Amino acid sequence: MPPNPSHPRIATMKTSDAAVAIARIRDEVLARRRFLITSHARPDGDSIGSQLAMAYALRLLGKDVRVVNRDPAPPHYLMFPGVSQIEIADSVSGEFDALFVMECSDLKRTQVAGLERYFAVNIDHHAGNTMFGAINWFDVSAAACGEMVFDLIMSLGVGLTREIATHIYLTILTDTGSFHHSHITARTFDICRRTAEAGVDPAAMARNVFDSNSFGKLKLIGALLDRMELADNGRLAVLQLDDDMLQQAGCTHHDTEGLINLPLTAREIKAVVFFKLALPDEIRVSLRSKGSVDIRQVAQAFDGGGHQNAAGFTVHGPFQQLRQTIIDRVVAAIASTPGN
Ligand SMILES: [Mn+2]
Repeated sequence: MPPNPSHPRIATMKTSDAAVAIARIRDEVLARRRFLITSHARPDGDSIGSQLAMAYALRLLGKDVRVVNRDPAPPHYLMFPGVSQIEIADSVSGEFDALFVMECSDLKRTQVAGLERYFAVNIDHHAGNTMFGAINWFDVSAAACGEMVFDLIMSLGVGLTREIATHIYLTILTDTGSFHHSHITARTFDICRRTAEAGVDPAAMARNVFDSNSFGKLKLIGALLDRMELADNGRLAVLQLDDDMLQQAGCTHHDTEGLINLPLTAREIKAVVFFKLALPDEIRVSLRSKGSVDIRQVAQAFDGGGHQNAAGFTVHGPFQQLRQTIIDRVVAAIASTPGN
């Protein structure tokens, strides 16, 4: 269930927790000079936007900033400011006074080695954060990590430049799936209003992010939906992708972003399982659901993580056997949801 903003106890707790965390982070930022910013491997719009909004804000304060990620940004993000300057590396060893880790429930999700030695500020909105930082700010009610970064940047007294506004809007646009998912609140729109005032053009942003498909991706969508299977009387859609399908469509793994959401546009479908067969015995599994169907618990059972409506994990072993076990668990999650 989305948080109820009218519930006074929850509202008060969240406000004071956030205010305390923001004040502590602001003090540390002002006292330190050299910053490293990172996020999870295979970055998405929220991780890219949160990192770059923070990077631009810190640079306005005269700080030295490097942004390092394990994997390059998907190509359709390259048009946004600063994305092409993100350094790609699997380890870091420089001198830094502080490390910002965006959107990671665990330091391992960065897949960047050498981060343990730094003073880490952990900013995240995923349930199950392991509180690995020297400062941990964790708010599951945020629609995107970028909502939290927005509040932090405002507390630093930095103006909302066009670059910062663009990246904050990017985090919200992508993490809410174009304003589709839960956790969207009045505050989400308030932040978006501020970014529009700062020069963001929402229609242009949507075109750049969502209307950037190649013909190959359209072919891939066709092949994927053609092979879609239904389970649980049509309440669960099962998608499956292998390297042959990618090659035949002339696509790379970047082109698979967002495809999992397509079956959810059918009214009857409550959840989607997407199997990506990467290596002979490695299967990447992404899960999506609607409303109160909680698929995060399924991902957690396989050592993964995410949110109630979007989660994922990786498994190793014989595919057919694992496939049925995973499907059974998602069907059970649908069945245990009140109203289903
Ligand atoms: Mn996010």
